[in-house]
Amino acid sequence: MKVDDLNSLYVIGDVHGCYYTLMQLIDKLEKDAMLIFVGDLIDKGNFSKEVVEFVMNDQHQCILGNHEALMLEYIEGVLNGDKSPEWSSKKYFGGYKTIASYKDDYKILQKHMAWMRELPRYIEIEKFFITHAFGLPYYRRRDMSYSHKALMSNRPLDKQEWGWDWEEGYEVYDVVNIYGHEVVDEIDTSKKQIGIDTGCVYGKSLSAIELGSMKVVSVQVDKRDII
Ligand SMILES: [Mn+2]
Repeated sequence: MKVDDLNSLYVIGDVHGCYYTLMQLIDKLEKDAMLIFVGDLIDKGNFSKEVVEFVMNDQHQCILGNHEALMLEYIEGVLNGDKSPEWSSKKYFGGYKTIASYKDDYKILQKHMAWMRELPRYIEIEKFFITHAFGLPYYRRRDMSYSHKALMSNRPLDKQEWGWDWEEGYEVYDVVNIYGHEVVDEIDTSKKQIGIDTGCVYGKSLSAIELGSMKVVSVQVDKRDII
């Protein structure tokens, strides 16, 4: 992806249905700010439909998160009769909140699912490699379909589950990986791997990082999103 100016270009962490929080964060950014979402717009919070509708209608960039992938997999699977509805029934996925936000709005749900199916696994802008999960150890294989799941699920501390096929020497790649998926207490912009999910849906905050200056803008969660 080519952009003229990294200033007022922001990458935003996992929103998880926290619509009011997202609106408050955007209020703190420049009016013409360009936004890239790392995915996981949905699940757990109260307003998944509203968040997707906003990102889609305003034509912001968005990466496919594991929660969007789960929603597609389960809804398609249930309709085809080959899946149990785990995503919508297991509490930890938070999918039941997403289903509730769509209520009987099947038309909008279909429109959103069609949009989700086209979301990219990563976005590259200059030296920035933007992914949902920790993508740096899969950078050389980012276009291989077998890396898709890792780009949505890999975690820095999750060596056992995912780390078995990390690329050697990824630490010195000339790339800065910005990702969500794993909640961090603080955003450390001095690293080549920068986690920006500050856990709004867990009662913490939602953050955006500006690629020009690496400044971070955060807002505390709006309680209406999670109560
Ligand atoms: Mn995730």
